[in-house]
Amino acid sequence: MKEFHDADAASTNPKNIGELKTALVNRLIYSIGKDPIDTHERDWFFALAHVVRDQITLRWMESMRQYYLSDAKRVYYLSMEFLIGRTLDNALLNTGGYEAFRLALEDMGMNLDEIGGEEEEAALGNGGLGRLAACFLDSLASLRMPGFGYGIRYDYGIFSQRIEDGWQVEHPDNWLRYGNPWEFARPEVLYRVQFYGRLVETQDTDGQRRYQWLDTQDVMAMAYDLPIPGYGEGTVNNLRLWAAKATRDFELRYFNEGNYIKAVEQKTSSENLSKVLYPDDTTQMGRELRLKQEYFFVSASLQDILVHFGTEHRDLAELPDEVAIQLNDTHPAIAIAELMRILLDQHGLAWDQAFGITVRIFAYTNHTLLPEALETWPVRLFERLLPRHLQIIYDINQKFLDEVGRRFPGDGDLIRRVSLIDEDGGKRVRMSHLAIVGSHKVNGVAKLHSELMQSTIFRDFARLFPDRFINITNGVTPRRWLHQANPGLAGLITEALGDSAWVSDLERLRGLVPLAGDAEFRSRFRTAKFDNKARLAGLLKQRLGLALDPASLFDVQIKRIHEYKRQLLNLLHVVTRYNRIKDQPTAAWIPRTVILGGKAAPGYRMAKLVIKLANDIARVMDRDPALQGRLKLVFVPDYNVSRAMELIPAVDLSEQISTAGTEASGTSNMKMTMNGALTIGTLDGANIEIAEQVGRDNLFIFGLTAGELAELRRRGYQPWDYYHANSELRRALDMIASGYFSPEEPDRFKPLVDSLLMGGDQWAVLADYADYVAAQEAVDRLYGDGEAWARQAVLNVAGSGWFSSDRSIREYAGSIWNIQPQA
Ligand code: 26V
Repeated sequence: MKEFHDADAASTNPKNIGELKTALVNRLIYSIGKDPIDTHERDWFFALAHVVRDQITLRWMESMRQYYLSDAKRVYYLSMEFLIGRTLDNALLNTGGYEAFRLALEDMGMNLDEIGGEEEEAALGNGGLGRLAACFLDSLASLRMPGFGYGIRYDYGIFSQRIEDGWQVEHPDNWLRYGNPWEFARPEVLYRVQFYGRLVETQDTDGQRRYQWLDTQDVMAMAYDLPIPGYGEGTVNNLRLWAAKATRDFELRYFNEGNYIKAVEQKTSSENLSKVLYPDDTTQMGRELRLKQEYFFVSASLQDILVHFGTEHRDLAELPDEVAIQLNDTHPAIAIAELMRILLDQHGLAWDQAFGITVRIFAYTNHTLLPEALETWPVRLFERLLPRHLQIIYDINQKFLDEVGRRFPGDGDLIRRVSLIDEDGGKRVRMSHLAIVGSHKVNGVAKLHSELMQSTIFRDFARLFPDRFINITNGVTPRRWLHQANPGLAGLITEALGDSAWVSDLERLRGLVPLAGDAEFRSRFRTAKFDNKARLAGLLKQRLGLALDPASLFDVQIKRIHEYKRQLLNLLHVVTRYNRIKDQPTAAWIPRTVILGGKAAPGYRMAKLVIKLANDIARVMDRDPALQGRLKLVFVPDYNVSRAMELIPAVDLSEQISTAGTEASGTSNMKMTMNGALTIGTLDGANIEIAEQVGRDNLFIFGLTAGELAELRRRGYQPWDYYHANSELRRALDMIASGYFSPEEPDRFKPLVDSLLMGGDQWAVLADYADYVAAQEAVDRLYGDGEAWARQAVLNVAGSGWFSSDRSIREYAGSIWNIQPQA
C-alpha cells in the first residue's frame, strides 16, 4: 500500500506527479476493479477520490490522536441536516493537492473538472440550516477546533427538481447509487435505539423511584464516518452519520416460527428509518417517522459521546467540562430528555444533579420565528413512542413551572404561555420550550433575529432567563464560497493583497478598500466578473439551450421558494419592467437577465404555483421580439450546492427581499456579497449587518422595516389601497390574474393574486412594491455607470470579512462552548 501514501499532495515536481499517476492507476485497478483501457469517467472519479481520501485519512488519524492526547473539551454539533455538496474539489483545495492532481490527470489525458463533475452531491439538507452546518464543520476543522458533527445518513437526500411544462416535479435523489467514496462504514459501531414499549417503576435502595423501559421495538444505529478536512494547517475532523439497521430480534423470532419472509419484511421496515430526508422546512408536519428519526440519531449520538467520555471510569459530574452539545434548531432537542433519562435511570443520579449537568452541556440555536415551522408534537404520539421521555418532560415542566410560580405569583397566564405543554386543542409538546429550559445558552442567527426572538416568540423566557439569550450572526466558509467557487476573483485578491492569508483570515479583505478607487484594479475586477458570467452563460447554454448575454445585468434570486421570501415581488417587478419596455420599446433600457432558482416543498401549493408563474412569464417574454436584448427571465432547475457555486460568482444583483422580520439571517446574501454582487434588499436578517459592514451607500435598501410593518398592521393593512393607488401594480396583478401569461388556463394564477388581495397579503408584497420598483430604477442608473458599479462591488467584497463562518465559530467557541483551538 506504500505507493498510495508516498506522494506529497501539494508538490508538483515531476517525480511526485508520477507517483500520483501510479497511485491513481493502482486504485483504479485494485479498488475499483477496472482495466485502465476500458473505463468510464466515473471510474476515474472513484479512483481519484480514494487516493485523495487516503491522504486525508492520515491527517485525520493524527488529529484524532492529538485530541485524544490533549483530552481537550469537545463540541458535538447535532443536526438533522448537513448540506455538504460535493467533496472532491473542496478536499483538494483544503489540502493543497489541487494543482498536483490536475497535472497528473492532464498527463493522463484527462480533465480534473470533468472528472469532478461525476461526483454526486451529498444533499442531506433542505436549505440554509443544513448548509450552515456544513460551513461550520469546515470552520471548526480549519480553526483546529475539536468539533464533531452528528447526523443521519439518509439514503435519499433532498429531491431533485425537474421542470416539466413549467411545473416542479420531484424525483428521488439516489445519491448512494454508485457508493460514497468519502465515507468509512463502521459496522462495529452499532447502538441499540428503543421505541414504544412500557415502563416499570421500581424503588432504589435509597427509596428513589427508578424506571425501566421494557418490551420496546428496537432499531440499531450504525455509524458512517466522513472526514472533514480543514484548510491548510487545519485538522481533519469527523462527521458521523447514522444509518438504521434491523436488530436481529425479528430474525430470531420469525425464523423460529419458520417465517423467513416475515423476518425480512420486518428488517426492511426498521431500516426505512434513515431512508429519506423530510423535504418540507416550512410547515411542521408532525409525522411519526420524523420524530423517530430525531430520537434515533440523538440516542445513538449520546451513546457514542458517553462511550468516548468513558462513563465507566469517570465521574459524570465532569461531563460538562469535557463536552458541549449544540442543538441545530429543535430537531435534536429530545437529547435533553434523553440525557436526563441516561443520568437518572442508567446512572442513578439525583434529579437536581442530572439537570444541572444537562443544562451546562446543551445550547440551542433557533433558526426561524415563523410559527408554522416551530416544532410541536402531540402528547399522545410522544406517550406511545417515547413514554419515559414524556414523563421526564412533564417532570422538567413541573419543576420549571413551580419556579415560575414562585417568582411571579398569581400570573396564571404566564404559566400557560411558557409551559412545555401546549394545552390548547390537542395537547402538544413544545420542543422550543424544552430546548430553552434545558440549555444554558439560546442564540439567534443575526442581530435582528435575536432581538425579535427575545421580544416576540420567546419574550417570556427572555424575562425569566435574561443571561441565556445571545446573538451569533451566521457566516459562510470562504474556502468553498470564494476560494473554490470563484478562482478568478480569488486569484485577483491574492495578487492584490500580496498573499492568500485572507482565505483563513477573511477580515484581511478590508485591504481591498483603497483598491476600489484604483481604475486598473477595477478593470481586472470587472473582467473577472464578466468571465464568471460568460462561464455561467456557457453552462446554461449547454444544459438548457439558453442564450444569456453576459453583458446584461445578472439579477439573481436563488433560495427555497417560500411566500415570505417574496419571489412573487420579484416577478411583479419583472412584469412591470416588461410593460414599460412594451410601452417604450425604443428607450435606452439597461439589458437585464433575471435568474430565479429554488425548490418548493412538495406539498406547498402556492410555492409551486410561483415556479409555474415564473416559467409562464419567461415563455411569453421569450416569444416577444420587443424584449430581445432587453429583458430575459430564466428559472434554473434543480438549484443545489453545485449550482450555487456556479451561479454565485456570476451575480451582479443579489435579491434579498424577504418581508422585514421574517428571514432569520440568510446566508446566500453573504455569499453573493463576498463574490462582488450588490444587494437589493429589505432591512431583514443579516442584510442589516451587510449594510453596516459594506456601507449603507453600497447596497439598495428598500421597503418597510420590521417596526414599520408592525405599526402598519396595528393600524390595519389594506392591500387594496395599494392596488388602487398604483396603476403599474394594478396592471401587473390584473395581467397575472386574468391569464395574460396562461391563456390556456386563464385562472391558473388566481390563487396567487387572491392571496394578496383577498387573503390580506400576509407578507406585505403590495406594501413594498413601489419602493422595490424605485430601488430597481436606482440599480439601473448605477449599472449604467460600469465604473461606479465596480467601485461599489469592490467595497462589498472588502466589507464581507465579518461573514466568514470562522468568525461565527470563534464566537460560539468563546461564548457558549468554552473550547480552544488545538496546537
Ligand atoms: C423546519 C422543519 C420543520 C419540520 C420538517 C423539517 C424541517 C426542516 C427544517 C426546518 C427549519 C427551517 C429553518 C431554516 O432553515 N432556517 C434558515 O436557517 C438559516 C441558517 O440559520 C438562515 O440563514 C435562514 O434565514 C433561515 O430561514
